[in-house]
Amino acid sequence: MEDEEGPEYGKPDFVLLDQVTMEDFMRNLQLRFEKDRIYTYIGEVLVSVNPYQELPLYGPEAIARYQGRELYERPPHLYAVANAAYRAMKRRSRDTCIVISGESGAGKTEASKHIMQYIAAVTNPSQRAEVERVKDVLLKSTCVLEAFGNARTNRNYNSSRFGKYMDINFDFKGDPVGGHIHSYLLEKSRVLKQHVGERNFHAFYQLLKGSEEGLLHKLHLERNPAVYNFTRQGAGLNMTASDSDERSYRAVIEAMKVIGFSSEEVESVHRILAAILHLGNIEFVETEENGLQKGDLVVAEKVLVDHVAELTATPRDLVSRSLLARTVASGGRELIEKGHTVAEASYARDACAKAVYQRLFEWVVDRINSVMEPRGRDPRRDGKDTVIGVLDIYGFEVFPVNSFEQFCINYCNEKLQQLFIQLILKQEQEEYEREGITWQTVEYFNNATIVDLVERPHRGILAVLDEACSTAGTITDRIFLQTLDTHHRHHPHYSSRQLCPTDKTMEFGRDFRIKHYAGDVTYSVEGFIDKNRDFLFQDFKRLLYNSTDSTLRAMWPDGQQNITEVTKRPLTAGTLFKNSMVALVENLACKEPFYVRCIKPNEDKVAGRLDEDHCRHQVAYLGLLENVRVRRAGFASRQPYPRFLLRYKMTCEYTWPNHLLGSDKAAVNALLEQHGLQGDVAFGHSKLFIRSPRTLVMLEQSRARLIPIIVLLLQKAWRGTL
Ligand code: AOV
Ligand code: MG
Repeated sequence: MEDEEGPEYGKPDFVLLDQVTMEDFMRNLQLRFEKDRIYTYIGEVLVSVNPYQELPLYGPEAIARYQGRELYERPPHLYAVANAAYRAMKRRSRDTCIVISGESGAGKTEASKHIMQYIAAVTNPSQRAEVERVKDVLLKSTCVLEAFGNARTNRNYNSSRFGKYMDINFDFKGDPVGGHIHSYLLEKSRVLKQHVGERNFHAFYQLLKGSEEGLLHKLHLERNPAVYNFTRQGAGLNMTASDSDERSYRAVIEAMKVIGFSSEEVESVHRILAAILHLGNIEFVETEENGLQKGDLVVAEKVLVDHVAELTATPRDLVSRSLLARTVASGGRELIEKGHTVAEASYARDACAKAVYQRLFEWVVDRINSVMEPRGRDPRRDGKDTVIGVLDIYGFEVFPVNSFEQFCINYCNEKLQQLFIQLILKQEQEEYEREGITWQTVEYFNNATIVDLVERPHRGILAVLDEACSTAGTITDRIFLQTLDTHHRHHPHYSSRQLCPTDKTMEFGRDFRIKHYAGDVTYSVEGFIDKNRDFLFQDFKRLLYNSTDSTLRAMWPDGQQNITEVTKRPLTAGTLFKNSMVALVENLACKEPFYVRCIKPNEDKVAGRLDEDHCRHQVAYLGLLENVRVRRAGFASRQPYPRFLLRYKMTCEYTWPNHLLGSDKAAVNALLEQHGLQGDVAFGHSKLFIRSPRTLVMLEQSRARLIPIIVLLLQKAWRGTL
């Protein structure tokens, strides 16, 4: 093996450990981490530890070293996984996917970027213009999506606040000819409010810090984010490098240009962001002025309404009316206007701000998709496209206060863990079958019961929440919690203060707790019903649909409907999310999966420190030990014959440096015979299955003994030739 590293770098594959214990696993992880070996395999699964520092592991030279190689020929790397997925797709015309998981800040998004970079670098040797264009869009889309969909949280300064699944379409030559991005539930409540130390989505700060004076003036904005309610909540303003928002702003504008956003579209995006900021500063007061009735509402600072109207290209009085009142169908078809209270108006304003941002984000995704859509492809002429999917979703997270968003994010991670369990077991089983070998099952913690707690029809948390939302106005968050308590009082993964009165870490009538696969999370039900219902008055939809800004208007097709037509209850946010997760899992399950399991080394985001307890916990809940055990169940290891020879051929005179035995299988047989080990193996069609780890350890030891001698011999030989 050309890139073989010595034992001081630990085992490149956890399957090679002498024993599968947490201690051995952690020792190997630590040893490799200390030597900047952040990647280690479990078979074909890649375990990655976030180094929190730039390591010289990436770039064109590194890419070249992995290109066209087999997984085991080079030290573990994301590039090797990307390459394996690419080769599997190309060789066998199979759709593949790379699923990246791990908790918030573990390095998923960075990993997905390295994978994309690898794919872009190794494709299109013939420099076809269309392929170049698609690759450009693929690479640049990340920067734009991060601007609108990422934010600083206390767990990760560039945290993805949406889930992303990206399909890349390849033609029969293996060149990318298109792609498609699915986005999942953006955490839009962040538009309104951020926890201490956190920020709103990057896009707002980038605009404020990075845009030119003239533009800022046109948007009626001030440069200081502390001026705006929506950007000052978390007080996390000065916590990033002062010029990073400016730099990012320029990069995003440049990326949007490359992708194909027109300058009018970019201007609209600016205006929409600015309108949201102004909207956030609008306050309502009751007044008797100007002949209005006592109790009627007005906007405290009227110029803000002017700004919003101007920036959204909508009539000023309609903006004002939409903020202060709602239209309702009374009786039959008669429409009346019903004035808001201050609380209602504030609620409506916030709902509008969130919705405008969400539509903007979705529009950006759609716009990128329209540019990446495979063009002019005809399956009869061009053959069927194959696909590599890359999943980079928000990681499991726990904050001091967790709400509906964390509930969805953590449920999503449960679903992915479920898939991991199923696919890894399924894959193993299929492998043994394919090679004609029987096997024994390994015990796993199966999180199916937690997934069931959330998504079960009628009684699951989401179903109970939907039920609460469909009962107009009368059900409170507190009653919702009581219903949960009744349904799940005996569920081993559910608890609340009502059910555990002595547990002071939960608040009575407010909190419930789920024992997730990755740890306990206490959720506050405050706002659950509201966020799930995700209601926006039709007045705003109609207002924005009637904008003369065609970009904005295109985001609001449902504003066309008449109030009397809007009778059907839309699906709730929770149900939409659940449906999208079910579809995602179905989609992934029919592809050949590759896994990257990311580990966060410490909570403080510092380089070079691996906190043992913290990592041990992640290793446990990610099921990595079981993963190793499954790989070794019955058979500690299985290796294609050529790979086995590459690693151990120096331990046998018949195979070193090359064998003359007809087939690799025969050579492996000879090698094992010499060691007296053939009793411990099974010969599959294309792979050798080794039963006991001891055999592997023996081979490893014999190899380790020989390596220094071989190195010495090689050095002598070199010196001799000099
Ligand atoms: P995440 O995607 O897993 O969290 P990121 O990929 O955003 O985590 O990584 C968090 C931060 O860790 C990055 O901003 C980098 O500073 C650093 N980092 C991660 N991987 C590497 C690497 N390979 N080399 C150097 N630095 C790295 V979340 O999106 O919060 O779940 O929702
Ligand atoms: Mg991320």
